Amino acid sequence: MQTLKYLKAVDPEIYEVILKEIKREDENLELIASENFTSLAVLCAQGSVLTNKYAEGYPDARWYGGCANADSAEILAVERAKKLFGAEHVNVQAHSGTQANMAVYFACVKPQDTVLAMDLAAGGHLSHGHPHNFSGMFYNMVGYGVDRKTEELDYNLILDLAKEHKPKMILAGASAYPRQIDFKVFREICDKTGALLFVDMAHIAGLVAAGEHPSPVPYADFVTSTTHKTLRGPRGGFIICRKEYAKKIDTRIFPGIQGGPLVHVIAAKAVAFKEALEPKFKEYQAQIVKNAKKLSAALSEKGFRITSGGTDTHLMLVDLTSKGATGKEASAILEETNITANKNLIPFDPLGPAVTSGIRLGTPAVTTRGMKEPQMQKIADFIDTAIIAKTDKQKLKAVKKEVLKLTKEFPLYPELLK
Ligand code: DSN
Repeated sequence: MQTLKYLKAVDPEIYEVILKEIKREDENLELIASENFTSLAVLCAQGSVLTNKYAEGYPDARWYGGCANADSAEILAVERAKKLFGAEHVNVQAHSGTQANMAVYFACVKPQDTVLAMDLAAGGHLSHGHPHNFSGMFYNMVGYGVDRKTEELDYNLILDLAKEHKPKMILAGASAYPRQIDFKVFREICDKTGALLFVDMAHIAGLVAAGEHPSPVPYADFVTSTTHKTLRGPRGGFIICRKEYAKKIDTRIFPGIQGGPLVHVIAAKAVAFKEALEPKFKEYQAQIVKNAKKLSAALSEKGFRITSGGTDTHLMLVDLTSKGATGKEASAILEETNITANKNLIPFDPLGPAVTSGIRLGTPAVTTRGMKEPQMQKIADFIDTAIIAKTDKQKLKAVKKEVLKLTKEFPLYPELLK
């Protein structure tokens, strides 16, 4: 892109880093379920002069002058997000998903209050109660998991836990759960036990926007999300809530936990929301799910065990036990073949989080490149061959050659290198 030449002149070292990253993204099969590739339009907005502006406050109520354009960007982002998710109120200033979550906790629960959330070991997120995260430090977090046999959420168990612990708030949503989440049932559990319902839909926001996953918005008091996963926007967060909580949420973000909003990122979020409102986005999300189902079935045929027997979403958890590999080994082996994935605990994993029995695979990024079911079959072949080859460098080199052939057929960001 034109602007890269200015960077090259001023800072050749960082220019080199970015060039190498463009190449890495282009030449690797990105299967990390939480990653994606934004459009050039999103990149342009995020790399724009809006980064120069301080705009503490909210549209038409700023603490600085000169905010007319910042106001326009934020109003566009908010209105588009409201339309996309059928929301009463949206805050687009959260710098990240965790900040969005922090604002909800700070708005609704007091230190030491009980919050029921999905266990990290079962697929929850750090901000859902990790002992070294603010959530685990400030609140009495009680965890729920999945059923040992089905490896799916056990809603009766969640109800029992809610009755026993009487949480002020119940958090639904996960970072590593391959099945649809029944938000209506969560609402019923909350109504029966007097808890607020907070849904973190970061992973599935794109699927929700496109109707590929039931929406939490009609059921939840608060919904948070990131913008960069299935939603394919810039790295950032946002919060949806009912009108009655609007002021509380807005003041918890600013001045509660943040200062000046990142206006350039808000503009990029607006672009991503606009793209998500296009019919093409629906096709894209549908293809993500088709690709995930195909990849999961193809791996299953090769003898990998997919937890819960498959996926309804963009991701799957692959149990590597039958192949005699750990998640740590597998992600290192795959990296040698230019396939990027992350090690991940599987439900009731006998190995710890540093080693794990599984890997988490997601299809949002490869689907953005235009890959479909035939390519998922190839990716399953590559993964199987690589995991069996283990430390056989020659075999891994052969897989890498095939991966490079495939990535070349689906080029990424060719415009950036012009
Ligand atoms: N770290 C993200 C993930 O990989 O799921 C969640 O924020």
